[in-house]
Amino acid sequence: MEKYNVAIVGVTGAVGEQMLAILEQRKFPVDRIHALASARSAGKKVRYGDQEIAVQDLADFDFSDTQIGLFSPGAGISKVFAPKAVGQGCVVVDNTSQFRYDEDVPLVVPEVNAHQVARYTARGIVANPNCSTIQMVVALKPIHDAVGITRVNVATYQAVSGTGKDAIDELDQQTRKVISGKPVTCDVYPKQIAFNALPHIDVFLDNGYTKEEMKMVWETQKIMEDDSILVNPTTVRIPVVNGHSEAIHLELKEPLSASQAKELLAGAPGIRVVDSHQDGGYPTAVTEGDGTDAVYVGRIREDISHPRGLNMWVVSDNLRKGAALNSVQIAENLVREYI
Ligand code: 3JN
Repeated sequence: MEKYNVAIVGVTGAVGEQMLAILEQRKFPVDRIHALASARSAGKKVRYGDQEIAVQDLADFDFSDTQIGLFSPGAGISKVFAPKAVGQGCVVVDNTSQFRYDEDVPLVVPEVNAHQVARYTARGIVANPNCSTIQMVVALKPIHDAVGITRVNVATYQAVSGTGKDAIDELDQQTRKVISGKPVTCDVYPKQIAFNALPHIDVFLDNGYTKEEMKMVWETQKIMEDDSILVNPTTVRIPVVNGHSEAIHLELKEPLSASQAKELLAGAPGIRVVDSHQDGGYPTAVTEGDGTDAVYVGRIREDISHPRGLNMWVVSDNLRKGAALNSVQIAENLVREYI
């Protein structure tokens, strides 16, 4: 089997760490791994299987002998270094918002629109969507194919790992302080995250939505290849370490019963249905999502207030399926079909 030199850009971040782990877990055909990050992290060690790899400074790295770059360094860094890597002959899978909305860059969730990977040739880049969008579109796809979705109302319950390691530390520190009756300090989030819920993810935009919310609108339409799907999101940060949850309320073109929806979802790629009408008969971030690969769907029920409405609860590991796993699946598709 052919093997590839793979660079991970942003390797010391929460997503970069998962990219390394998942390449190893899925036995991606790696020849050499290059662990890249900012000058500040250069010289640190990361683990790849039983190897210890030294982190190199991205600014000095030459991509000419690297076939695949998995990027998760932040949009500003990708803006500069993804085109540089492509210019040196590397194909980039980019997990930032930098290129997602460019018409000539495919935005891919393999269970939904794997055929779009073929369009990587235009810019040498395949974009990885936002975590909240990925788990939602995996669950929407079989329903949209069967009966058509006209509108999606969604509220997210997002884990702090989506912000990064500093946010995991902030939740940890604040939780200890609250429990011991001490005052908390807020550095990462504008208000206390421990024992709280913040209806604010990413920056506020002129229309009153946050950018995280608008990412869900723009990306859902692009990935589903249907600009007629209306998406009305509210994105909320909650004090969960890892694993995003979403309450999704769909308006459909044709009616679909809960049992029909359950059957469609159970047969769709990447989905595990956990839905029994009893205590604990639903997925949660901690018990199902964290550390696993599937998109879990539960609480599937007809909307009692709408003749063509369907409700569900969708849970997934935001660092894995929401980011690193999806990027590795795109890379697997690239090497299987194109490179
Ligand atoms: O907050 C989350 O749960 C997900 C965060 C994603 C994120 C955070 C900072 C910058 C992104 C993203 O992937 O959209 C970006 C960005 O690339 O814009």
